[in-house]
Amino acid sequence: MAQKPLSDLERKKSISLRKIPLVDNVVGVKDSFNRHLHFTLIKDRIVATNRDYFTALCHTVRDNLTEKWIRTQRDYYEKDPKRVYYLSMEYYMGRSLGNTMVNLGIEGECDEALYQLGLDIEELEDNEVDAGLGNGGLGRLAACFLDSLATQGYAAYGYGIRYEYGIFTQTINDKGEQVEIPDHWLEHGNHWEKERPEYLLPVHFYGRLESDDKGYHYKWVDTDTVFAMPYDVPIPGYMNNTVNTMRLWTAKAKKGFDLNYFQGGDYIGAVLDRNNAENISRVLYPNDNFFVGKELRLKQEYFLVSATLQDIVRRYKTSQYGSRNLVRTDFTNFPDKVAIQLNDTHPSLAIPELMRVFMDVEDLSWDEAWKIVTKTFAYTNHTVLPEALERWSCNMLEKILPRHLVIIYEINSRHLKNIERLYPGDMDRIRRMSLVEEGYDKRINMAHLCIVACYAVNGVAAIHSEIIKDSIFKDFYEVWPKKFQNKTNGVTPRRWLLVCNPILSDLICDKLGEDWIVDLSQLRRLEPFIKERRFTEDFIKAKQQNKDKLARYIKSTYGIDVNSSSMFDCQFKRIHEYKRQLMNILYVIVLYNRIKANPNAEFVPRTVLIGGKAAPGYTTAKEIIKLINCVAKVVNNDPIIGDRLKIVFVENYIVSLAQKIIPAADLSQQISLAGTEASGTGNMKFMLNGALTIGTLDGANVEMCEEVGEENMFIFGMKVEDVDKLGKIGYNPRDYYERIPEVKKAIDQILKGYFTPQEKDAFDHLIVKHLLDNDRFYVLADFEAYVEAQEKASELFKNPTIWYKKAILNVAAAGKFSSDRTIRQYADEIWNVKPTRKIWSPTKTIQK
Ligand code: D6G
Repeated sequence: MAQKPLSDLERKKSISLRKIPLVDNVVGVKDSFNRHLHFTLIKDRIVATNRDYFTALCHTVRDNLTEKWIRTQRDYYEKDPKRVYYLSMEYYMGRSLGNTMVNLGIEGECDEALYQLGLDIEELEDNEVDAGLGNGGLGRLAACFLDSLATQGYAAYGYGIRYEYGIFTQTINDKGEQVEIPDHWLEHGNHWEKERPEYLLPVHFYGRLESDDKGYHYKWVDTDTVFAMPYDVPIPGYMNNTVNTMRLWTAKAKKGFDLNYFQGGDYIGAVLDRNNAENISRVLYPNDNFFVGKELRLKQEYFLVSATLQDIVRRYKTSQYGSRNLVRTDFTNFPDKVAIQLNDTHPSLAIPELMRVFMDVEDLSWDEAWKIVTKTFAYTNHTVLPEALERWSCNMLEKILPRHLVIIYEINSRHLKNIERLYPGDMDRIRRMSLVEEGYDKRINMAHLCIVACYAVNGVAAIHSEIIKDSIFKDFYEVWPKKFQNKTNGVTPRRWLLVCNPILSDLICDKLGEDWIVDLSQLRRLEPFIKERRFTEDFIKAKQQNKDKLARYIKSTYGIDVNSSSMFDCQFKRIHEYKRQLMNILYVIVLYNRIKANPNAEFVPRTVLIGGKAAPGYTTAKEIIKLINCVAKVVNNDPIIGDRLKIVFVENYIVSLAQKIIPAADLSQQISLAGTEASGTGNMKFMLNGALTIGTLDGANVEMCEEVGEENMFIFGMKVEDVDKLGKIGYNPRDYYERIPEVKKAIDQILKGYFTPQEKDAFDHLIVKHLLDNDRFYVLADFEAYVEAQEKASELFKNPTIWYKKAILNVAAAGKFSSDRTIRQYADEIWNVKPTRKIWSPTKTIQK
């Protein structure tokens, strides 16, 4: 049969993707590695350093990925599905090499190839600097979501900012205090990103408005313009030939120079001024759960939103639905092609920005624009802490984004008319529900803006989603009950089990096969194996190997000997009063005093590992770090204590360090005050790696407890209702201090300088102001219950077989906490999208 001639497009495709050297076998990997060492790095084996080898390996792995990336993006253009856009000011990606090799299924080949070349892959991987473009849970969630979106074949994009400086590096000085060092993570280049200077987009600030006098259309003129340049980062799905894009924007000064400068003769000034514009993407704000209303941060948020929406509208216009008649694009189908998820209110200026684009650029009416906008955006709330809620000053908005403020006022006026219609005369409700908070410094409540404009609002764990309906958003829930949803957070099982814990992963694969990697609910099938002695023994061995490895790391990094048969008791998260690291360290002092008082009594040995960064301006959190370090110094050097109790503050907790610590944990501390931690995701990672949790009924701990059963956790403390009650009755922490002798003793020691002989008043502010006078997060009220739960944990640890059986049950019950499940729920219940690409299955072949 005669062959059909190829179309132009088909010919182009077959030329561009033909004869690409394969990097999926040992020989191919070696070839590519040597080629990159030679041609990309211009080095040979005589002069090459470990970093050069690392770089050559990254390029080799990238070669494998490139074709899949191009094909995936082409597939999206051809199939033109509804696309998901995840907008986030943070992506806490960590390292990419290990994860990429695993997701591409070439880890074994790379390992073998490098071994044959006389190199150790693990050693090379340690050259990778973490991409720390996030603070904590919110940013890491965004990273897990991208992995799950690609793994499940959704046509999705992550949009964010390419900060030149990510989250600071934390060091600890001789006094035990945190010192911040800027994180210049791009110093040696970023091998995963591809800059796209050809896609530069303008972003406007300041200026003034010219009205067309007819209605709602304005011209925004005399603005300062900054350019947004995209860097594309590949996001490979697990073994499904799918590579999605994370697009990060960098600020670039206007092309060319303002000639006025030169007329004034200030040539140097003109060149230096460019830096100012480029400062927008210079640095990540290092605050977690805390709003800092600074001008630069506002500019960052708008910069992300403006560039991203231009990109989204451009892509929509190329789709078949964005059909154009001569002058206008038809945007009616926009919500059928575009879903935009706002990760907290940080990108919420996207709402007035899309209104502005539709009206002032695309010439739609207010009603037309509003109809589309309100079917496009969905908002995720991440916290109820008042200090974390974004409330931008109207004065600042008026100066920097005058058009947006006018739009927000208009949204508000229409919204309040609606509320007035629903609740005539209820002025208090109208005031409460306004987007504008009146006062000396008038502000816009960005969460209110989101709830009014978004078609879905979700919390991040069941309890949190209930709390927002009952408290901060109650009025809004009464008007729009159907908007409110829950999407319990999750973590990607690729990075947080398969990659970080190969020993346990192998053990699970032996029993269950490989399905669990993309269907974590399969872990339930581990339950019957607790009856198998051999399996329990192997599980214990795996945990022990992970603990030994961490012990070696602690010895080599901090010079501290830890007893790796002791209980590894871990609390790793940002340092924040509501997370109650203070409760943990008070208990450590109690334990210390108990051993000292009774040195010959039986004692279950513990290594208490604590880590996390404090925001540089958060004095109280920094004092907590110092207290932990000062207590550690005394306890660790007390010969009576020996190796029964050790405290290690593990400095600079970052994603790659989490991957070392979590597999080695026995006990996971999740002890926030009930009602304060929206979900937590660290809790899930520890559970998935076989730690038992000591925790309050807060955030996702509640659902972990439902999944695994209360008998397999150490649940303690007040519930949300109890906290409310105690708040109403009136809580006096000094009553607890006076009543509980061990608490009194520990606090008195701190105040008398027992742990800081050189600086006796070091903790007066922390202990008096933030514990005895105003214990905002009820540390002392929960303390006795905490001690009791800790004692149960110690008691159980005396019997490792029972302890580790419970640990296995925790792994088996962790299936719900896969971000694959979370993403499926967002896709089905909020975005209304179906996968475009296939999911991997160990038994089926994958569509290319
Ligand atoms: C990524 C992959 C590349 C693609 C580019 C632009 O860099 O193959 O051409 O994205 O994609 P769009 O912005 O046109 O979707």
